[in-house]
Amino acid sequence: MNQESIRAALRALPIELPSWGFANAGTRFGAFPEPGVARDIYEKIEDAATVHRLTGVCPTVAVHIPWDLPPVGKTWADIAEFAKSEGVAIGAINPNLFQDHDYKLGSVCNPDLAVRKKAVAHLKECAEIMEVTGSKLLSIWLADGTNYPGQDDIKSRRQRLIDSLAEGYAAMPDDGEMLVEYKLFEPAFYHTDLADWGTSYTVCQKLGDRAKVLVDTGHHGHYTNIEFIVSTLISEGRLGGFHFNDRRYADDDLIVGSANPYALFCIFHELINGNDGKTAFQTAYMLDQSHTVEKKIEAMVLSVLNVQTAYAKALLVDRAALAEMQVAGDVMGAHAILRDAYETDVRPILAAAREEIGRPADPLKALASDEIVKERRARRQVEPARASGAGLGA
Ligand code: RM4
Ligand code: MN
Ligand code: MN
Repeated sequence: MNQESIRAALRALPIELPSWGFANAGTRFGAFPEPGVARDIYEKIEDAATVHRLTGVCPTVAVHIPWDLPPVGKTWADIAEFAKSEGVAIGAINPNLFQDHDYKLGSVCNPDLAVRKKAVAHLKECAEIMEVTGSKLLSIWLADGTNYPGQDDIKSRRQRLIDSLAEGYAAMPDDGEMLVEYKLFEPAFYHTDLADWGTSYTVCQKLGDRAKVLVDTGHHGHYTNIEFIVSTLISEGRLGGFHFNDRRYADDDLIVGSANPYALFCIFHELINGNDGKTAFQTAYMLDQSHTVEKKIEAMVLSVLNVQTAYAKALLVDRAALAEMQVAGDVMGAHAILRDAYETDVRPILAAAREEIGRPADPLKALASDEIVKERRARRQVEPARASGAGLGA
């Protein structure tokens, strides 16, 4: 692929930012506040808009309900309007079905019908927010599962899961999609109701065509070949999107591409392969990270650059030559083609792709001296927030 097409392809891949990645977060051992950090939905949107201003590829911001709520007297329509004024839009709506004490034994799979009803009502509330904000995605992650054999009936839980999600599905706008995320373990340690892509996939089949699987890159067992899952889901028409992040041990939620950039490159190779062999399959590319010691806006910018780096390298793969090597059974030759692309320094391509649309060649450098960000960080340390907005571990 020529350089001009690569630059165009990079600009045509929108990356959605998570509101919660801009707020103070921590581990279960503690949280260390960052001075001037975003404290409410307005400030999170401002910071997401900064990343978009610097990179040109992050037009939407995902929200988590009720971590993100309009203040008293304001509505989601007002928030959507504010986002627009900042140059971004509201992206995926993420219900929170894991923090209320009622959810101790699960949300949509809970043995108690009253709790399931509460969870379904929350799904419907989120479907309503989609309507008001114009969001097209209802992104589900559940903490549901059990810690001990016999704790609950696994078979019954699956039926509760399907019945409850079906109600949420029906409540979505006609053009809305439900993304069904899976995670191997945590917080449950014996079984998880949506533990892997196969479980999510079969649940999506029961729900309808607009239910698709969300792949969070940090939610697998070690050594899982994620690109193989991606390829399979594309073939089956059920890849709904990504939550990008990186990990070494469990659900670490570190900056994507910081631990295993090669795996990210291989994922993008399959995303191109599963599409037209030219550009990546169109799906919801989202970041899902929790920044505990790193500066949040900086971490987000670097994450975007790392995703673009992996994509640019995958775009460089000589697919015609690769196909020839594969047919000829030339194992080392085929592998070398991928390695060649992966070893290429794509930083000049990324810089040119940005400069062509008036964005800085080096967004991290530009961020370090950004006057708007400096002013905001200073102001937030003296002025009260405009809304409440607790996040995970905040
Ligand atoms: C989960 C999962 C979800 C995210 C929550 C906070 O592990 O990745 O996507 O919303 O964490
Ligand atoms: Mn996730
Ligand atoms: Mn996670």
